[in-house]
Amino acid sequence: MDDLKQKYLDAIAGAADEAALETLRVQAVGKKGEISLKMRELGKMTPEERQVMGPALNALKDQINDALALKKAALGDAALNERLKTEWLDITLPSRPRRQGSIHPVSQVTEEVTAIFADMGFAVAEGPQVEDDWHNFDALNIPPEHPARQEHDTFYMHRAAGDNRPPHVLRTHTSPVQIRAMQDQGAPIRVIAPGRVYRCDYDQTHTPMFHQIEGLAIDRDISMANLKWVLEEFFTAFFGTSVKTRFRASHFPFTEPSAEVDIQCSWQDGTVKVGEGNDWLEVLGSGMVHPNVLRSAGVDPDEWQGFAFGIGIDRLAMLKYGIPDLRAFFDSDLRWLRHYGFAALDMPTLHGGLSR
Ligand code: 2NM
Repeated sequence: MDDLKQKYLDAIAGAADEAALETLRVQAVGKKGEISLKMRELGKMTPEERQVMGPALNALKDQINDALALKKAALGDAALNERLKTEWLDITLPSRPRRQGSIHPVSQVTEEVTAIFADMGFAVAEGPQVEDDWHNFDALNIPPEHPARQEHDTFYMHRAAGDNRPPHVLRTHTSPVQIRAMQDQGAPIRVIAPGRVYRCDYDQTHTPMFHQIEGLAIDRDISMANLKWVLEEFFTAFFGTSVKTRFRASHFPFTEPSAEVDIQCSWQDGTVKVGEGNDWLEVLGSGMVHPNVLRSAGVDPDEWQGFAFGIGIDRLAMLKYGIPDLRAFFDSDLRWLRHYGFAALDMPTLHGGLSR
């Protein structure tokens, strides 16, 4: 029995891997292993022999099982150490360089404008970019024969032959959002509607898609005076310097009276500077919302009145950040985006302050 024990303990100690160990286990203590066969012979022994051999075989089996377990653990440790030698990772190395994106000037300015109007109590409203012509035109007091409705300005959605439903269009302004907001919330209401708008127009200063922010304030006694204060407050906050406005009589179907608004500026070496000097720059259209528009949106014009205005976001961005070419805004040229883009932390937050 000592020979048997020494044979297996030596073999286990010399086993090269877990597979060799498993073969040894089967040979020694498996169902038909050498020690199991010896245990079967106990039945043929005399009771005296059995009393000696039984415990001795059990002890031998335990010793071999222990040796197997120890060797298995040792092999596992060795294998792990071997892996750790090759698979180590230097976590002090700097990370691989990764290209970082930037905030598009249109996004930046939209956030800035939104934050300033939020401070004055305007909520943000949104709506679909594909509109029905009622929300885009009729509700805004733009009759079917109005020039703005003709094909050359408006993108009409395709209709299958024989489909005689009224047309859908790509919205030509964000005013339909304000109509929907009035229909949903009624009066009083104070909202701004930023977003993409579409007009079939392309040259140096026009792109078929551009961005607008329209504002709307309806209450019992809102006047043009409130409009003027709100706009001067806005431009002063936006440009970070006191800005005067000049109202010129104008005409829009959806407002009466209507005014085009200029902001104070100066020209130096061919570039504009907002907020000082004796020149004027046209930046926005506005007026008192037409009673027909209020009525269309379910607001009683005998009880409620207010102002509305529309500004081009892209042009505001060009003015504030000195960007020369409108068309480059939508070229997705990475050099342009890196040059004119903003870091995420340049975004205005109400707690971070509005101006920098
Ligand atoms: C402008 C100029 C004047 C305007 C009107 C409305 C609405 F829906 F409330 F009637 N929203 N925006 C408006 C008024 C827009 O953009 C040049």
